[in-house]
Amino acid sequence: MTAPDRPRLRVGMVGHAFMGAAHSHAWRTAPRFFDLPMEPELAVVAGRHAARVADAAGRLGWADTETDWRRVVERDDVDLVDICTPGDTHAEIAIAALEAGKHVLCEKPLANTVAEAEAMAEAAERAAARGVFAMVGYSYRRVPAVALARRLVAQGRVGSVRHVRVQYLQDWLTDPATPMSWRLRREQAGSGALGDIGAHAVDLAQFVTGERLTGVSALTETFVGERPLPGGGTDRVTVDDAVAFLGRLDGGALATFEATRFAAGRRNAIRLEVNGSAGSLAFDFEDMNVLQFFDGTEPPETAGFRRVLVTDPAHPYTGAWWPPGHGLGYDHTFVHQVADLVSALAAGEQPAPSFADGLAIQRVLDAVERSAGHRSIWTEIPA
Ligand code: SOE
Repeated sequence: MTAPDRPRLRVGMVGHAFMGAAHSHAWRTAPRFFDLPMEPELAVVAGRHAARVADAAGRLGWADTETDWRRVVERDDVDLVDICTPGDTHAEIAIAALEAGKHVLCEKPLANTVAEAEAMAEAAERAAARGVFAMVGYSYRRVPAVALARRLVAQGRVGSVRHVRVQYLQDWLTDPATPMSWRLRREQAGSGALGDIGAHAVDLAQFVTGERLTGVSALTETFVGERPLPGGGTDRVTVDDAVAFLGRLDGGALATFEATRFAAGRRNAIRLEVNGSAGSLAFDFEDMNVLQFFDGTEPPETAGFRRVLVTDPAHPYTGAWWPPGHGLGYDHTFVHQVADLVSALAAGEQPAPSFADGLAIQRVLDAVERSAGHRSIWTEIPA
């Protein structure tokens, strides 16, 4: 059965590794579970190596291939460019796509520097005036339990926010024998754990509380400075392995963050806790269908953290999937991201998070690096 008669959204994706696979799954799956106003089409995928991108197209379901991203931007059978490449190419591709009148979905972090992020945000603002929109892909805000946490904070269920603490713990670099990769080179990745996973932690804290960081005080560390090259020899690691920082939110709350690739045994652990004047919320990605809620207004004899199973149709996103209790996974967050993006584009509205939101996060990352670099006590973040 062909898709119901609705406008097409022809997608051109640049990059086809981990994020390319997650995005391809999302473009294919979203219209099957969400009643979308436009039908995404996987028109073309671009990669530098012809044989590899042809293999990716077959595996991931793309109709055509290109070996130069500029062709994707030029093609008149592409309505949206989806950027799934390392951060050093985000600005060039996104700005070219927006100026060519294509919508853009760009993976996080928005860019490798504030200057690049500012140029992207300016290009996005110009394009929005022409009805062309851009989104940056902070997917964890589309975990139903995280979206519920934001809803409860906005409803005042925890009162005034006093504390936010976010940890993003991975351990894939714990072994010094783990070889060099693009994520360990500043010129490609922009930073290490900070931009790769610390950016998610910053977005989660700001998304759930609805508040913005106004200043930070930070420490970074590179535990292993040299790593083996796949073909022999070694190369210098030029990014952080781990970061810890304090922050203040514009509502007055104190925030603490950790992001590391050396938390042995923690494969991809994300923990968030919000403490307010009337209660608390706690989330653990390793138990991602659950939100812990402490209602401080309950009488002491029954007060305590409640384990809310976030699988009911009343919860964000879950009604599109399975009956209560069946649960969702990491991949569903990318499907939710596509569903929200397509709905916003069809309504002629700015999708969230915008490039301006991505720029705000880039400014936090930059302040963290400046604070850590100068051992300064405090680093202001420009409004
Ligand atoms: C880091 O290894 C990484 O792939 C991040 O880049 C992704 O954003 C995160 O979702 C999973 O871990």
